[in-house]
Amino acid sequence: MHFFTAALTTAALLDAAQGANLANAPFESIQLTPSDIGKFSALQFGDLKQQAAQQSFRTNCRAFPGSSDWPTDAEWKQLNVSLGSALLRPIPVAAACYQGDFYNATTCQFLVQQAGRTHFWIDDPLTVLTQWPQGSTCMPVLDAVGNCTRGGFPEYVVNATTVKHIQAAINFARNKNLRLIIKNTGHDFGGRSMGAGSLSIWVHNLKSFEFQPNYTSDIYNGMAVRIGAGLESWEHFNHMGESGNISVVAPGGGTVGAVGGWLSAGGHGSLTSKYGLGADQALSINIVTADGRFLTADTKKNKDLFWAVRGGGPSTFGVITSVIMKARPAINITSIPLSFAINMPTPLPANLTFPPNPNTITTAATPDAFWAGINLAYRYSNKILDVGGYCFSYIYPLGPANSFLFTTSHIIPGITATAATALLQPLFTQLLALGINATLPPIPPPINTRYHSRLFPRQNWDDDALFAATFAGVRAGVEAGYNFHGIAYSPTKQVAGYPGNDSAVNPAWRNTVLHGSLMEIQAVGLSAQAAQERVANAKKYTDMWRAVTPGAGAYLNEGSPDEPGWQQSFYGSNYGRLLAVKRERDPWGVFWARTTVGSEAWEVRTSDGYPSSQNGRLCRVERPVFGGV
Ligand SMILES: Cc1cc2nc3c(=O)[nH]c(=O)nc-3n(C[C@H](O)[C@H](O)[C@H](O)COP(=O)(O)OP(=O)(O)OC[C@H]3O[C@@H](n4cnc5c(N)ncnc54)[C@H](O)[C@@H]3O)c2cc1C
Ligand SMILES: *[C@@H]1O[C@H](CO)[C@@H](O)[C@H](O)[C@H]1NC(C)=O
Ligand SMILES: *[C@@H]1O[C@H](CO)[C@@H](O)[C@H](O)[C@H]1NC(C)=O
Ligand SMILES: *[C@@H]1O[C@H](CO)[C@@H](O)[C@H](O)[C@H]1NC(C)=O
Ligand SMILES: *[C@@H]1O[C@H](CO)[C@@H](O)[C@H](O)[C@H]1NC(C)=O
Ligand SMILES: *[C@@H]1O[C@H](CO)[C@@H](O)[C@H](O)[C@H]1NC(C)=O
Ligand SMILES: *[C@@H]1O[C@H](CO)[C@@H](O)[C@H](O)[C@H]1NC(C)=O
Ligand SMILES: *[C@@H]1O[C@H](CO)[C@@H](O)[C@H](O)[C@H]1NC(C)=O
Ligand SMILES: *[C@@H]1O[C@H](CO)[C@@H](O)[C@H](O)[C@H]1NC(C)=O
Ligand SMILES: *[C@@H]1O[C@H](CO)[C@@H](O)[C@H](O)[C@H]1NC(C)=O
Ligand SMILES: CC(=O)N[C@H]1CO[C@H](CO)[C@@H](O)[C@@H]1O
Repeated sequence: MHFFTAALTTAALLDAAQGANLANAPFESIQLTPSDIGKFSALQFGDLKQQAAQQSFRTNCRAFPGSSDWPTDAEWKQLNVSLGSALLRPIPVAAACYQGDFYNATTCQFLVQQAGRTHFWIDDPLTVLTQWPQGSTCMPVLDAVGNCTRGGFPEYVVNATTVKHIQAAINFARNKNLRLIIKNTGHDFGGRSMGAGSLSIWVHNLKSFEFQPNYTSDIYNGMAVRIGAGLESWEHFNHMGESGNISVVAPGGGTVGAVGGWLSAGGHGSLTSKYGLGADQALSINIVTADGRFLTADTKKNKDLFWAVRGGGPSTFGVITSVIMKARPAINITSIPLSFAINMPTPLPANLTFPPNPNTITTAATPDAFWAGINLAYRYSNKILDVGGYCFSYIYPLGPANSFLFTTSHIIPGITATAATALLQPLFTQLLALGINATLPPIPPPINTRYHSRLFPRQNWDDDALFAATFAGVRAGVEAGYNFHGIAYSPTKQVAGYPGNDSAVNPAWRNTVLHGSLMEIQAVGLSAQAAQERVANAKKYTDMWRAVTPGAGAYLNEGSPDEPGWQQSFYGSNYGRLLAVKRERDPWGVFWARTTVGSEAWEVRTSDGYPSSQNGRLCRVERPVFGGV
């Protein structure tokens, strides 16, 4: 039982005062009580043992607005009362662009032209940054045609600011057979933070940060932080400075959540080759599980969960509320950019994620020199990884035939700028021999992209023929018109340390030297059939990548929800063990998101035709491949 009591808070405060521990986040002390349940029985906790004994009970579909089991208005109202008015039923903001009750040209203009330059989208309870999972409906566009429908957006949203809100939402969803989703920043590329007809737990406002310079537990002594599930990376960086300039592994994208989907699926950042993945930093995790209980998972308590949540996928085992992570002394980081092009048009096309300053781009003389330069740069990146560095790169097709641009940033922590320059000098010298002389990068716009991922292993770099075959596959994808996004890092088991080395992180990652993504940027308004054709076409190139990396994996967060054999690609040999934890901890299948553990037992039935759209009802599939949950 984890009911809120005065004794519990006092103990937590005492621990903090001794400087040996980190208290729970302030919002974690407010929990669901027997009195709340007494007033509204739909908030009853789940009974794992009883559920395990009742495996024959199977519902075919989750409730959906209009279905006979959808909660009544009175029940929604009562839920809102239990939540202290934190229940929202937001209208999609882009309704302002469509004829009807919510039409407002001024608002629409703001959404299309200004909102992307502000924090607006991140603070919206519905919006996710990748639009296609919505089912191509109610996009923020000027001169919109058709009607704005809710699409893949949830029906109701709990604006969670306490653990009690989360417990009530989970219990209500489980007891009422609702589809439940979790949304933090909405950065997920595969529609995992949205779902039609769902109740959403919005964790965005669970902001907290606490630094402990002398955290002591039986597995770790040293600097640590506890961060709340709503904290964004840029806020995290600010706190790191305020706390006396510490560094914690965090996402590179400033508005990505510093816990959420990032840590749950692994999570890389510029210190990953030095200290490991986001998941590798976790010492203790507070989480609300499918039965509605608030638990702490670490190396002593709820060990199965502690193992699974670190890398075993987002929105699968519970709602994480806060995490204690290792912190390190401040470290200087040198970033050395490089970019070169072939047949570069002026101006550069507008669809580049990180457009460099055109005046600083060197050009290669021939396509072969360009691609030889690409091979040199990527092969050289292992030297950066071996000193703890990270390389962040793109190869863009620019439109005209044989017109390409390569940009990268070599990000090297803990050595002087002089030493970093010296380390890279041989690469620049070799490039110069190819006639390529160097460049600079800055800020990403919101995009409607389908991502496809591969974690390329070190052995592909150690073998000349395999390396050549690998980059022939990369080149083919770019020549076919896709952006290539490569991030070189090396989160070995060794740098992961303990307890990072004993987690559900995709084993493929421990041997990775380059995370490659094929990025397919889609125009708003693309037809469902065209979207299907494009997904099928992209697969031709990722098939080439898979062919040269048998048994390797892919990164869920920057991969495709249509990844073939995703169980192996995203989880590797951990899949079976993760499925066992899922069945034990969530026998109801309360948590569901595409390509998460156990998700094969369910599918979204949509009539819009867009691959992996979330615009439909969630129902059981007839014959799940792995059994699922
Ligand atoms: C601009 C940009 C930059 C990026 N940079 C990086 C990077 O540097 N490194 C990197 O590794 N990845 C990066 N990513 C990918 C990023 O890791 C994923 O998009 C990730 O899913 C974001 O998690 P979120 O919690 O912020 O987003 P959301 O979309 O809100 O959530 C993502 C998933 O996590 C689940 N979830 C969210 N919060 C919780 C919670 N508290 N408990 C349980 N489940 C939860 C959601 O249900 C969903 O399934 C980037 C993405 C973008 C768009
Ligand atoms: C919940 O209650 C608050 C306060 O009465 C109200 O503003 C809000 O609209 C309610 N939410 C829903 C979904 O009705
Ligand atoms: C449209 O939105 C703007 C900005 O939010 C607001 O000032 C204006 O009153 C709205 N117009 C109408 C007709 O509702
Ligand atoms: C939009 O909604 C109206 C009113 O419900 C309906 O008559 C019309 O057919 C719809 N248009 C489209 C394109 O679906
Ligand atoms: C969510 O709750 C917080 C805290 O009460 C409040 O500041 C914020 O305005 C709410 N957001 C929405 C969209 O209602
Ligand atoms: C940190 O805590 C340990 C054990 O409680 C103690 O021995 C040590 O002196 C403390 N160090 C600092 C810097 O406070
Ligand atoms: C970072 O670099 C600056 C300038 O060279 C130097 O003064 C400072 O001591 C360095 N900090 C660390 C933590 O190495
Ligand atoms: C970017 O724009 C160019 C020129 O408009 C186009 O040819 C190219 O295919 C686009 N790239 C992607 C990945 O869509
Ligand atoms: C390379 O570019 C730099 C900066 O523009 C310039 O100073 C240098 O002379 C160039 N080197 C060669 C060999 O062209
Ligand atoms: C993890 O690291 C610890 C400490 O270095 C070591 O004792 C342990 O055997 C390692 N575990 C695994 C699974 O590699
Ligand atoms: C608390 C603290 O030491 N903050 C410092 C962190 O580093 C920045 C930049 O060097 C300083 O401006 C802060 O004073």
